[in-house]
Amino acid sequence: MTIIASDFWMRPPLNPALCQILDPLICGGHKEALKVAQAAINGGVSMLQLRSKQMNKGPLLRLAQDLLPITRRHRVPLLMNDHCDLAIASDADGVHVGQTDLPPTVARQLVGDGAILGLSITSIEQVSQTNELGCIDYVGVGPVFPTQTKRDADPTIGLDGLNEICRRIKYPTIAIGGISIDNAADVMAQGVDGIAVISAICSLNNAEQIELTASRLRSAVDSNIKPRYEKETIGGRTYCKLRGERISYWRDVPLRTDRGNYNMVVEIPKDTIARNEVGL
Ligand code: TZP
Ligand code: MG
Repeated sequence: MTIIASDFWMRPPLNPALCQILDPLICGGHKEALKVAQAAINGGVSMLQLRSKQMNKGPLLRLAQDLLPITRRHRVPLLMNDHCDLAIASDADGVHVGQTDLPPTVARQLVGDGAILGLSITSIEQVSQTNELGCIDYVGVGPVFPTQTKRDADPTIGLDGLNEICRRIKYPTIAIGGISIDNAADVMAQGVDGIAVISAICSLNNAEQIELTASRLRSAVDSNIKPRYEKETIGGRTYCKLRGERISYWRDVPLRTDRGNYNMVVEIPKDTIARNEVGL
């Protein structure tokens, strides 16, 4: 593949379909983590997050710096888990914070407007305050199923909890926790925009298996993704549905923007969604 210089320096956009969370220790070290990342991207991983609860910041920074040429070449964003300072120092494409990390508003100030900012949410109670934030790009939601990978994981939310959060949150959602090829389709059916995995990929020990697993997971995502907004006509009236729930009347108000043409949906009842554009 030819690398065009401008591509290397440009930050790739968020694509939440399949997020590989790279834990260098589970992978077997620095070199192995690079190989896992390359194979996972070859298989269809659409974003990569570097996460280590044990490693010191120096080695973690060096790994991020070595990952960046791989991820940029494939236009896959690289995010740093927890550490805004490492995201800035490595020139990573963004940062993912949890409920007990720096508040998202502070993280946004540190990493700047051009960076991708993700936030973990673990329960339905966190949805309304998250919807008010305005500074994040997506939410990680879970754990959906029990996981061995995160020792201090919150209680599982299950498929029903995931479904409810997806219907109420206004941001793109990435489900996490115990996700594998066996349950990926069921997870997608709840209305998420993508899935994140650690052990399903990091625990595999050869590139061929990693590539195959990533490509199976990606197919499960692509073939089960639900449209975020749909139209439904009942008794001559057209409604707008967000992930299966009727949220407003549909009014076609054409709007041209530099990101494309949209139809604007008006008359949105309060306490439903803040986003009022529907991509066509
Ligand atoms: N947050 C919620 S569950 C989890 C994180 C980081 C761990 C997911 O790991 P696995 O191996 O995909 O279950
Ligand atoms: Mg964290």
